[in-house]
Amino acid sequence: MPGYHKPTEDASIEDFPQVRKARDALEDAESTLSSLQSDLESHKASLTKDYWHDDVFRALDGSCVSTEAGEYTYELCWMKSASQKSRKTGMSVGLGNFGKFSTEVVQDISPAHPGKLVEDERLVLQYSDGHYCWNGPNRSIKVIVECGEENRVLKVWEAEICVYSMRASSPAVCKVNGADASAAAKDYGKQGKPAKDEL
Ligand code: MAN
Repeated sequence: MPGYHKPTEDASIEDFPQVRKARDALEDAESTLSSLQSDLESHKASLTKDYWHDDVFRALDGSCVSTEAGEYTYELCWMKSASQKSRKTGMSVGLGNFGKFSTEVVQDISPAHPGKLVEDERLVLQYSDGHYCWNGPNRSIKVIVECGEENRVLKVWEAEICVYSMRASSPAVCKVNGADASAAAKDYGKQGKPAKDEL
């Protein structure tokens, strides 16, 4: 038959260009499918993730703020992780990954009567399982959030070795459903998770 070359005895079907092309197309399709599946999984995880009352931290997820304190720069990435970076060497140490929300009563200056201390219940973002600490627990940081115009780190301290605390401000906690942030934090504390609006 003119134009037809019979494959030699040891040629496999894999050697035909059409077969190779089809296999390449299949591999491409499989890799597209697997990347779409992983996108789907991350969207599903994001939908079920707790972003606190009214999903207020969803927009901030992964965005970061930092401050310099003493010999370190502390970076807070909302809902993700926190780190302590040496200003001298640039070495970065993980202070933990975001784990859960809680609340804490703090004493602060009364906005209405400066000079007077008042108790206020604040939202806390707890980060844990940070880098190993020689002679101490794995690093962790508690981020106490108060209402403020900007997302900002206000203060960082290390109360015990490798146990850090941070005060940060964010507009995200100022108004929740018309109620003030403190009332919302109280609500959160009672229920362990935010009350969802009835549809
Ligand atoms: C580093 C820093 C400190 C910490 C010590 C513990 O110097 O992370 O904050 O107290 O390690 O060894």
